[in-house]
Amino acid sequence: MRPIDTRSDWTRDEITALYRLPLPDLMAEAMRVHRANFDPNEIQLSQLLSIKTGGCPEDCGYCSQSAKFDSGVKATKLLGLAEVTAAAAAAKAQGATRFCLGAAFRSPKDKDIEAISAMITEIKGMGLETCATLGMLTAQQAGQLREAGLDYYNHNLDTSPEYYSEIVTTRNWEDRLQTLANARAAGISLCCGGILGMGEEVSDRIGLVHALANLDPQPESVPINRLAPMAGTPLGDSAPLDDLELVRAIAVARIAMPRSFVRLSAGRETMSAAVQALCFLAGANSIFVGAKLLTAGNPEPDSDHALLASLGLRPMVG
Ligand code: SAM
Ligand code: DTB
Ligand code: SF4
Repeated sequence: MRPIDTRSDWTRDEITALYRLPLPDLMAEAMRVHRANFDPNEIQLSQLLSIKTGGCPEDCGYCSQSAKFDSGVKATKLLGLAEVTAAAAAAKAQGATRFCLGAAFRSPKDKDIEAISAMITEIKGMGLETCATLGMLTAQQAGQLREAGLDYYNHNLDTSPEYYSEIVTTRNWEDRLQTLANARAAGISLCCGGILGMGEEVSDRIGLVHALANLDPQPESVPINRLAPMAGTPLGDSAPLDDLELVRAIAVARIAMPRSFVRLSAGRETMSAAVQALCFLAGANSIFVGAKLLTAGNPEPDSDHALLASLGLRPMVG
């Protein structure tokens, strides 16, 4: 089938109309778009590694790694090169084709960029797709990471522009856009998505998808996280997001961003196989594998292999 073209001029009304479709119509359209652009039976496996955990000066209300909350997460130093490359090699051996380095920085120091660049060059050299999420980047730092072999930079918009300041006060929406622009200008593909289930309204979920879809060019990778409530954080007691709200948001993201990888990210540990299957039908085509995300849990590898096998889904090969 002919690929479906992307467009970055979605109106909020159009995204709202998609979101409000009867579920069968929404799913049919999401599947049509998905099949026109991807093999719907293939899932990319990504693995995450926290290379610098905790002690972050930002106050993102969902995050166990902020120094402002008493989450019990201990701050660590940046991991060494050997430990990181060993983890990447193990991930590759388990079938991951993408490896993402996460660091609890507001923004990395230049000496961090040097050390992380060496990690990226090694991981890229193993034939893995590389991604990093290190907080705010200057244009120069983005250029250095690109030079080292960074394929993607993860920097999420997290929620709608209106709700953003309810969740984070130590930076703003414009700061996020600036880092995304710096990464883009350096030639790095964008991994940009958000979190659902932070007490936002449906209109905020619509606002998030609208903002992501109208980035021009659209992010090549869109992680959709369901809040993993972390004890001690302001959002630690949040009620779980309704399963079908998650499915709807994924379907709308798939339709609005037809060529992007839509990644079913945090929160799978508390999702049934049936809900995950609906998310894959709605157009999600990547998951994080490995028993840990950054600090939060994730399904055990055996249970993920069994899930994919039971659905007849194949891991994407590199
Ligand atoms: N410090 C960097 C930053 O925020 O830009 C990178 C690391 S941060 C942990 C990466 C993303 O993970 C966040 O933007 C957020 O969308 C997601 N995330 C963090 N904690 C989460 C949680 N408890 N549940 C779901 N998603 C979460
Ligand atoms: C993203 O959007 N989801 C991943 C990745 N980017 C870095 C991280 C989810 C983190 C979940 C919370 C934790 O492990 O602490
Ligand atoms: Fe820091 Fe990132 Fe956590 Fe925010 S999400 S507190 S920036 S590690």
